[in-house]
Amino acid sequence: MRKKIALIGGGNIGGVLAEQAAYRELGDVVMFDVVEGLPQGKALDMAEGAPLVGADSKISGANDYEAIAGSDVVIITAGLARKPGMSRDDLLKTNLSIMKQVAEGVRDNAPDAFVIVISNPLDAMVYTFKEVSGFPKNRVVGMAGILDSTRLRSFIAWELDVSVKDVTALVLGGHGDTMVPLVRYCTVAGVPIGQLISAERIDELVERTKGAGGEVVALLKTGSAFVSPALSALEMAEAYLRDKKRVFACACLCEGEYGVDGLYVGVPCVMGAGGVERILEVELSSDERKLFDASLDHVKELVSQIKI
Ligand code: TXD
Repeated sequence: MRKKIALIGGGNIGGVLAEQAAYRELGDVVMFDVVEGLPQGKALDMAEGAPLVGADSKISGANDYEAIAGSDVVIITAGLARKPGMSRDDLLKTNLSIMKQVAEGVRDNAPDAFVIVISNPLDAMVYTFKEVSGFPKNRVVGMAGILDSTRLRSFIAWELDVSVKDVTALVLGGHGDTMVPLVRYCTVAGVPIGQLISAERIDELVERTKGAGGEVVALLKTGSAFVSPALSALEMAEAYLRDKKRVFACACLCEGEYGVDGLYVGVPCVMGAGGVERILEVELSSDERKLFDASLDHVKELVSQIKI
């Protein structure tokens, strides 16, 4: 019996999610969107291409929530994306009302699903989903740190002309300009990058990571990054579906961890069949702690604007 993956939002990221989830045979895929015909048309096109990749997953599109019944995983991209000049926070008001609607739809139709929220502003959206749905914290997680860490991995690999496979990186905190790339924990095959790249250049790579989302938005002009976010969320979905015990930076509900009580913020966690199985508390230097607290203050300010 194949697993079932529901994608709430059939736009740029939703389309890549559907294609990759189906073609990798992670499970049968149903794409939901409010635009009539959009999810159905995209799904039909992908399904017709399946013989060329030899994938037997079923792919379908829907405009009603009943279609997501029984989903094992739900990945949410519903909402507006940034345009040039916009911050992720500018999306709060619009995407908040969308997220409330989505949370009710998922709560009522897929009550046992593991939910990965992607919509921005991420830390506020995943908090909203949790509050409205009432799902347990291990089954509601935000996709952000894994993308930010992946972007930094790419920048380090390009800088040193080494394989991306051998680079690890860790970015914690809120998903925005105040994110906290933990340079001390970035390595190439276990070698701390401080032994391989100058401090000045590392600072430049860190700044590029913080602005990486905006860099793509400025180039695209009509929307934001969509392939790397989709691939990041699929790593999380696969870790859950195949009980892989992967360690990623994700937006998790902290209830005491890192001295945080009752907020979603990017921290390292172990992801497997139990969803967010546990949060790993890594040591932070005083400087890193200051940056983390500043990021946390930004998340608190954002969440304070939410009225559920
Ligand atoms: O790292 C991260 N978390 C971010 C997240 C990385 C990149 C993009 N980030 C955010 O994801 C972005 O700022 C947006 O808030 C979401 C989705 O980005 P995407 O690029 O996929 O946006 P699109 O292409 O506009 O798709 C959004 C879809 C679109 O088809 C709408 O019709 C649909 O959402 N939509 C809805 N679906 C279901 N229910 C409702 N109410 C709804 N409203 C709009």
